[in-house]
Amino acid sequence: MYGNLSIIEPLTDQVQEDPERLAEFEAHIDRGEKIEPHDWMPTEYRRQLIRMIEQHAHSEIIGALPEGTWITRAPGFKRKMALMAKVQDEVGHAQLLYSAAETLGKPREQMIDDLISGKSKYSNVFNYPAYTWADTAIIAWLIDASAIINQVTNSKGSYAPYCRALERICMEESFHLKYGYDNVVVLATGTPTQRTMVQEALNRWWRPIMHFFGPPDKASIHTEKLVKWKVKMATNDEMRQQFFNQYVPKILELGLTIPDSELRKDPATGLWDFGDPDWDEFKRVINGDGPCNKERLAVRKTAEERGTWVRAALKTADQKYVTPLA
Ligand code: BYC
Repeated sequence: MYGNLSIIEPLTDQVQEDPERLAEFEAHIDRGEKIEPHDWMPTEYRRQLIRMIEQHAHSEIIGALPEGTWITRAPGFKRKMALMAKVQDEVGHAQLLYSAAETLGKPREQMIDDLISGKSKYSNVFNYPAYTWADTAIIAWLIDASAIINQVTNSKGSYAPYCRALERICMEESFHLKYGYDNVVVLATGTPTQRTMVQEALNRWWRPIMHFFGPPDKASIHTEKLVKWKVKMATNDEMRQQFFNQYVPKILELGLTIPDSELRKDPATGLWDFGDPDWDEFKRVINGDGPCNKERLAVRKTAEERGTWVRAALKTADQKYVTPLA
């Protein structure tokens, strides 16, 4: 069913494709047409998609943790309800994305194993702690904003199941963004203590948010290929620039300070210059050495272990009660 797929092959392997088929595939993509799971695709396209969609799914399920720890401590019943709904949405996004990745042939169990063993990556930002309620507000506003920029752009891409998942996810994310903005506004226009709290949270998250869009284009190993095949519809730097354009004015409007003295827009090019966000820290964090990497994976591992009996029960129920379609 999955044609030329061999998911165990490392990504660096070169697979010799039939040049005619490859040209036909690329012409299809150049015309802006979508690829469905049953269509022929180059092995490298399939492997890149599995890598990216799987990492995205892991980011959603791990991303539920920093905010999730605040459900019991949310200030007031309404905020608790809203945060609970948001965290539940994030887990739902993971479900959609794991399903999209499964259409490419990698079983969900293997994806979860690769997450827990540290083989698969997930977004750098979720390896940082949410110290205060203000951290959750900044996550919901600015990390969801960053995610929307990435996902709205890539939802116009070439692989149809990923695009469909992204469209649905973006609708929910735009609600999260409004919820996050509302929380930030309350703090930024509140007491001096609240203003300090939200400023400190912004200071903590700014660098990780810069990293969220990925390394600079000149250091990105996958961008060229992914842009060519319309998996990524913009480069890492282009998306980071879009974030500056949209969100720097909104942050300043609230009287908050951006913790980068070098950030400024070049009037000639319209591009933002920014200080070095410490790319060494980015590398350390995505390779397992961030402040919370171990804790996040340990929580996920425990959840998997505790859920074993549920999955076993569901499997038995499936075999017992579901009659295969004729
Ligand atoms: N974090 O060649 P590059 C959410 C890795 S969750 C970690 O530029 P690419 C939310 C990259 O994987 C939404 N790793 O890669 C949830 C590669 O390593 P490998 C999260 C990163 O793929 C809960 C290496 O660095 N969004 O919104 O062309 C609550 C070289 O990079 C990161 C997504 O997952 C990073 N930030 O571009 C609230 C979007 N950046 O695989 C909110 C989907 C790079 O060779 N992903 N790396 O070992 C993408 O759009 C792209 O994969 C990226 C990177 C733009 C992130």
